Amino acid sequence: MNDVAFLSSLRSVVGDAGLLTVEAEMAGYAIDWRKLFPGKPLAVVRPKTSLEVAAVVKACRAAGVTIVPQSGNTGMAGGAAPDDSGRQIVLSLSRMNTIRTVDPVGLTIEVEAGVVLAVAKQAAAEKGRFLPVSFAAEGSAMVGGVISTNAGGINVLRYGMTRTMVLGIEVVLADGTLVNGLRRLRKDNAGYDWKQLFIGSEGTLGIITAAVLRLTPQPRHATTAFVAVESPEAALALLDKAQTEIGEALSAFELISGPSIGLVEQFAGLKCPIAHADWFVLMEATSTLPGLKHAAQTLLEGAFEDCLALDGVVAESEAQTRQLWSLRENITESEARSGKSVKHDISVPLTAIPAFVAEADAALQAATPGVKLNVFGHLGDGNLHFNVLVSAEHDAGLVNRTVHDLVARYGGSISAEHGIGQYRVNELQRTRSAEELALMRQIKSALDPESGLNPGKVLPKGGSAA
Ligand code: 2HG
Ligand code: ZN
Repeated sequence: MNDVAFLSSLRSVVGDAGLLTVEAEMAGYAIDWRKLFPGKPLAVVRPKTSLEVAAVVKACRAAGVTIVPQSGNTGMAGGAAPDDSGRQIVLSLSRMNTIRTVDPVGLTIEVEAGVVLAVAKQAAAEKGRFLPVSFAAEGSAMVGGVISTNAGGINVLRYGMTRTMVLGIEVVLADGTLVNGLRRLRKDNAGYDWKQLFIGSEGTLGIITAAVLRLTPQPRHATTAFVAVESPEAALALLDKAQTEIGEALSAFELISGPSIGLVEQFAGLKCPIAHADWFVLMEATSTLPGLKHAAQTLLEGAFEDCLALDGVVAESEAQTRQLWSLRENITESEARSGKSVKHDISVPLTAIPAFVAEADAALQAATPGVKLNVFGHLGDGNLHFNVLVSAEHDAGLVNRTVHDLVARYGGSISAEHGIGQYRVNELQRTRSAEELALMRQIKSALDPESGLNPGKVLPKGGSAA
């Protein structure tokens, strides 16, 4: 089938409004937001329904055109960007943006894949319920991508990764079969829990078109504290203390390095509200019950007495809470404005974080002298964004390998929450065992034998044969 006939078969499924073929109109879909992976899609296809998604997948399969599913395009690893062959389509879920139901008693929300995460959270909040997946890009990220990447964020410590919030999904398989698993059940042990395969598989096994997510009661009280600490060791000791004193109310515990705060001061025009230090902790406790502020103040007083805290502030108002969080939320943007960076989304066993930070810093300075670090992340989850700011003279690949080799030695993961996308395909091959990689290839070839879905993401192109 020639391109004209193929495109007209797509148009007959999604209509004129659902098909973009002009380069200027496709520009926003053709590249990841970090602008690392510029692509050239043959078309951008924007279906309105799951049945249309299924029909598009069938048409692509018949024409031998591969598909790159995309929702908010906020991913960190280039997983939603097409290649530059001109032989792929971007399948954008953005027009599938209906919130189907919010059930405040059953504590569920059913949404289509193109619903923006913040919009889903707002719909839950309007019914007094909480959708706990939270991260800086939630105003653009869409639920389909959030699930396909098993996104993490700031509340994992308390609520777990996105996976733990997913009760059911609807998915279009590589051959165009539509599978409806939109059950709202808390308990469901009937056979294989197949949805887990699609969660976090970055659109390489199927296309998630809708989901039922678990909600929780909306916390009505929140306390946020920003604390300067001497070292990651001190931050870990503070986390231990917070777990003991605040326990299940602790919803976020973020570690931020002094240079990260320097970046947001320089590039986002924000001001650090307490004395400058090498490290900071931003923590939050939430509850449906009152009394948290007192507990946070007591925690902070104790931290000063134990010499764990150097300086600190507990937010006095909603506005101050927002200011404290904006320091954290602006790090990524500020890093992007500062120039080129090599990102690492690593996790190691929690208690190994201080040793890892010290060793990785030393190893990098030995291997690639002069690099600057932008280290921040979700200490409560053992997950750091160990990002390295590089200049032209630095070998980005060497930076990458130096950090990841250490991660492997610590029994960690080279992708804690961002996924593999295309950014980390080679590093996954280097850091997982032959047996694990063979198992991954078996899964890929069982569900997508022709490699029509997001080829070259997660696993190398052409590497799906077991
Ligand atoms: C965050 O924690 C995100 O803010 C982005 O995961 C991390 O920019 C990054 O490397
Ligand atoms: Zn993160």
